[in-house]
Amino acid sequence: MTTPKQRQQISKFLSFVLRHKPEAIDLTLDPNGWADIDELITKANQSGQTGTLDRMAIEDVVATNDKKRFMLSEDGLRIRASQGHSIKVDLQLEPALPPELLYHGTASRFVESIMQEGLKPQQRHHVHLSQETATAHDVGQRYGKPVILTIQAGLMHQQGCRFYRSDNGVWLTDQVLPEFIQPAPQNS
Ligand code: HQG
Repeated sequence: MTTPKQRQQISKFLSFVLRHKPEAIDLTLDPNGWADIDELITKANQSGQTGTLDRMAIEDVVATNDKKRFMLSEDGLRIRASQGHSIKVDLQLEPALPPELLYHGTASRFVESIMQEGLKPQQRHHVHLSQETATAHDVGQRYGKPVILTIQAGLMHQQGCRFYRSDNGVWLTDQVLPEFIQPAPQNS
């Protein structure tokens, strides 16, 4: 059995190689972001960049991960990150109808710039939005004093902006213009 601490360490390692830097362990992802699990295990263990990795530990992390960050292919042979990539992969997500309001958690020091130029994907493929304010709060807290922005997703969609929902329930869009952003949740 893996301990919670080992699981967190493996989750961070998998995020690093599956979202950002597969070449760090000489791994290649297919165009849709999938890695062969046997190859991942062999190369991760050769690299010495994480504790010993095996199939059971990977399955354990996939099943218990708090945000369901990783997904196995139907045949169980491959793994990919559900969202958050900085490298170019095509997750083949279908455009989806968003709820009227979505939330984006950020740090207070970014708000002025966001209200001027809108939300940009920065290093990632998309701007990440969540359906719950609690999630947005946790996301914002990673960078400083958290601020929750309310996004008029329904209106954006009506006006032609595309939205996608990742396999783990994160809402994604290309950018959000300032006119669709309110600096605090509407109901607070
Ligand atoms: C900010 C985590 C100034 C934006 C989370 C954010 C998420 C601007 C930061 C996922 C800006 C980018 C993504 C602008 C955006 N001016 N700052 N115009 N536009 N920003 O980490 O959304 O735990 O790339 O507000 O849960 O924080 O890794 O994006 O603060 O789902 O699975 O630029 O990562 O998931 O930061 O987080 P990030 P994010 P995991």
